[in-house]
Amino acid sequence: MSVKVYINGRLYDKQDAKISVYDHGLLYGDGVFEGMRIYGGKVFRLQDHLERLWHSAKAIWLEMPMSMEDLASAVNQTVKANELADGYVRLIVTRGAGTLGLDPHCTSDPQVIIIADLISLYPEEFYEKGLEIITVSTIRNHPAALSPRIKSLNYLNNILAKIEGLQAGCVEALMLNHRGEVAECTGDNIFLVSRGQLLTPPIDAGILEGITRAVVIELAVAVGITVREIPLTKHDVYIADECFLTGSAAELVPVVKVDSRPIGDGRPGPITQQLLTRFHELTRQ
Ligand code: PXG
Repeated sequence: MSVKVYINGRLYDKQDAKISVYDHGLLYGDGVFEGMRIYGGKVFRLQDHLERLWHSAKAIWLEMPMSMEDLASAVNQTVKANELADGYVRLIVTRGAGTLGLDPHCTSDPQVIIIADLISLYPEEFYEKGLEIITVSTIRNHPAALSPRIKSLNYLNNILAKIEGLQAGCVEALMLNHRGEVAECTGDNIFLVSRGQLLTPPIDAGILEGITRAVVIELAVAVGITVREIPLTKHDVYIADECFLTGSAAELVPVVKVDSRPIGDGRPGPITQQLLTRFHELTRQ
């Protein structure tokens, strides 16, 4: 069965799912998106993703062409049409086709695209043995230039960091912010465990407000772990007892080496494992 892709109210076979080359999403990265997980046939935290999408759209003056309820139904319809029990949803809203010029007022018809497909996961051994990451020279977008809170179609900042990481043999890369503090990875938020407490950079460190980040904070609080959202430096990472990343695609993945330094004893730690178990219970129940 061919993958069915939703565009503006209709489902198309994958090979027929097309939009204009004049779309400002393509010409300028002018649009917003969400990446969500499907567990047991249901989109995980759909409402939270839709709210973030609405906030991203508002921040770039993009008027959403449909209501949140209708978009939720469209997402569920697309997941159902593709008969996916577990998978991934990419929800995209572009500015629409316009003239060859920046002016967003010269565009019409924002395109709402929903792709539901299988997700390519990190190999299982990454979850058992943990990842090695490095800090890259590409800093996260300065919030005064383009807020990292906007999940926009312009992902070059993250892609350039990802390339640096890959060239060093790492599948994820740690990005610092304009102040030199720890921000996040290219597609994941970062957490540390230090003296039994869970530490993670605050939103104003210039990061995406990850949905998985929020879920992990909830899970930690529920089991009595103190969570602190505080500015962190590379030094804090190097001396942490444990480190892990969170994201819709990665879920919760342990990090055991940063910039060639082992974190803790160089193996996934007990709090990371406890939270990973809780996360699996929540998503695979
Ligand atoms: N930071 C950044 C920069 C991200 O892009 C996260 C953190 C984690 O957020 P969530 O809400 O997912 O917990 C992201 C998310 C993909 C893909 O296809 C990327 C993300 C999520 C899912 C898929 O590359 N990034």
